[in-house]
Amino acid sequence: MIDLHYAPTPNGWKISIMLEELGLPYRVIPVNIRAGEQFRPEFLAISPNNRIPAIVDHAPADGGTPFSVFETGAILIYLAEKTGRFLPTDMRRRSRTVQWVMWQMGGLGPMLGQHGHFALYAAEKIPYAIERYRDEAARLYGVLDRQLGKTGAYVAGDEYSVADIACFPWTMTHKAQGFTLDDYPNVKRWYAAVRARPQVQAGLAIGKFVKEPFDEEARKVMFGKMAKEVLGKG
Ligand SMILES: N[C@@H](CCC(=O)N[C@@H](CS)C(=O)NCC(=O)O)C(=O)O
Repeated sequence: MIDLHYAPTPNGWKISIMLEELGLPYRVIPVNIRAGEQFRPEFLAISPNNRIPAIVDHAPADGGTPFSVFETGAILIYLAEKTGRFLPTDMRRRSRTVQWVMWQMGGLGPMLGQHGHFALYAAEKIPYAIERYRDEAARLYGVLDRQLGKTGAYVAGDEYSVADIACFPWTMTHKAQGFTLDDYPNVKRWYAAVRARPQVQAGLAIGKFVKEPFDEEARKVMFGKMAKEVLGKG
């Protein structure tokens, strides 16, 4: 059994989709990140970066004690290695897949996250920040579009992989963030294909329950104030 510590966000969906794709038994443990549950000591023990999602595998491959994993890229690779699925084993295809997972983790996710923060959530609208991250997000959509034009199928090649599962949930934010996939025809084609997968639909349906209103309290919790109070300045 795998415990999934989770909220329904792009990073959370990566792992609910992966678990649905794998058909592994799992139990969802909601973490209400708008109410500060990511700072609870028991959650920090498995996710020291106070971010969801994280997993605890109660039947790890080495037969040892329960094993926890945080950071979605690491979780996707862990689950792929556990099951032998969605991560090719030959050197070139494996490396290409990992490269695109890293690209998502270091680029697409954080930049769309920052664009969403400044354009949609921040109380103060700062034109420089909005433009900076909008340009960067547009550049990254362009990179993804060219890559999908090259493969003609999925992000890392002709097979659906953890690279697709990493990228897809963040591209779901495109409309809210003011992008249209008409500008990125290869992304548009890929997006429709991934979204149509029943396992993706099932992963997206997990835990719509934990959404709280995004009010002043949630802002304080999520935009640094609570981290300073609970964790100190580092
Ligand atoms: N790099 C991390 C990012 C995780 C992340 O940013 N999670 C967000 C939700 S999408 C979160 O937990 N936010 C809580 C907070 O900001 O306090 C990963 O890929 O796991």
